[in-house]
Amino acid sequence: MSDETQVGIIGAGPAGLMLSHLLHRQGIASVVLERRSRDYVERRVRAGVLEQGSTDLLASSGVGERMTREGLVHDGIKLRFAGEEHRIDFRRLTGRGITVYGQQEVVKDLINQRLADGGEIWFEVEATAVEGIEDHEPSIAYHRNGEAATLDCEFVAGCDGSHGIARAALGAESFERSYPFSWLGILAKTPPTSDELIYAYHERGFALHSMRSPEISRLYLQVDAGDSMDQWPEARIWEELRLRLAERNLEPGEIMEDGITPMRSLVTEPMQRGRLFLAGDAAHIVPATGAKGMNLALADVKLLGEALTAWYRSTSADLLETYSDRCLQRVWRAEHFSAWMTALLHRDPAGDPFEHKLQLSYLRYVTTSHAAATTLAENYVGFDGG
Ligand code: RFL
Ligand code: PHB
Repeated sequence: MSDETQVGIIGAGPAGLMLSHLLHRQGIASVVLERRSRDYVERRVRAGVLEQGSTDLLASSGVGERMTREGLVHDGIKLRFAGEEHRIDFRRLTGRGITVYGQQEVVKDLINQRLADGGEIWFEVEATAVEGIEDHEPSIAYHRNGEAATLDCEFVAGCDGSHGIARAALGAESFERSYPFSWLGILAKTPPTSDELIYAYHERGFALHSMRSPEISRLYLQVDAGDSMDQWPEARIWEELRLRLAERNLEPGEIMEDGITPMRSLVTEPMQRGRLFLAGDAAHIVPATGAKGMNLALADVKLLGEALTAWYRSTSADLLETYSDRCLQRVWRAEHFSAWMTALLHRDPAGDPFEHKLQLSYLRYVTTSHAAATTLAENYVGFDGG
């Protein structure tokens, strides 16, 4: 194992892996440190929706072959509430669609490509500190099999997600919001009952029907913030899904994965200090309702990859200096959209009847007004600032 590299990357999620891949294509060396095992990282079930910008990045950088073959292209979503169903036609409203392709598939494709290219991904290595970021000699302290060691770098990319160490090492201000509910998600062996995602607002709470393939569904339920899986036996999950989604044809199938995720919004500003740059969930978290997290992570590292390439080619620091500002424009738009979608579709646990009526009115507006539907559609498919 080397003890120095050009770019030290903490975290082998979509952000860290894609950055390492993009740098390699420009002849820039990197090492990725990942505290979990390869198996764990490849099995971790998370996001599923890719915006056009993300699919373009995967394809143009040579890791989109399986996504192009297996990804499901969707031209819209369905909204269900008060016994009604309405379709938001993204293609007609914006000219663009989305691709449903699991985050763990993106991660597998990137790991395979990095390893085939001789890339260094150190699994089961935990970064413990980032030092020297202000004096141009950054390093990452890490633990491997209980032994402490240091990796000297020219730059450090903190791609270590929402529970990593890089955000604290950067020490910037965070803007944050929590929500009084969580999402219970399952991956199940049952055919999707719809060819498009169904977002449902119901008096008992939000539900989402997504998918991974013609045989596998990905389903979510709004649950109370403090709920644990013990309170949700399988029979209760299926009953609640059928009721909230108004989907009698949804057949219970083997649950391959389950878990409860809190809803949270957070932005760290700025996303850089000295030689340390944050990307993805390390810098910002969105509630999953807008399907933005993985897309923001990929958009950040596209910019960071370009900025580092410009620095190594011509020692121009212009793109590095403006990295955070350029990312944050997209990030705050996605933060607003995600908070807005969350407020639109989740049942207020306090059960305020006035709020319920307002939500129904807004849902009717979004599904009947061309302007309002376009607002939803252009944000969902990814608004790049025009
Ligand atoms: P990740 O994927 O969390 O990767 C960070 C990696 O860093 C490692 N790590 C460390 N390694 C070494 N040393 C340390 N000290 C370390 N600390 C942490 C971790 O083990 C991990 O491997 O962050 P990244 O790359 O920024 O990617 C972000 C996305 O994972 C996230 O935004 C999305 O999953 C969010 N999200 C969704 N995003 C979408 O774009 N579309 C969706 O449809 C969508 N749905 C979702 C989601 C997230 C969900 N959950 C479970 C949080 C649905 C759910 C339920
Ligand atoms: C998913 O397929 O996992 C998914 C889809 C849409 C979301 C969140 C998650 O808003």
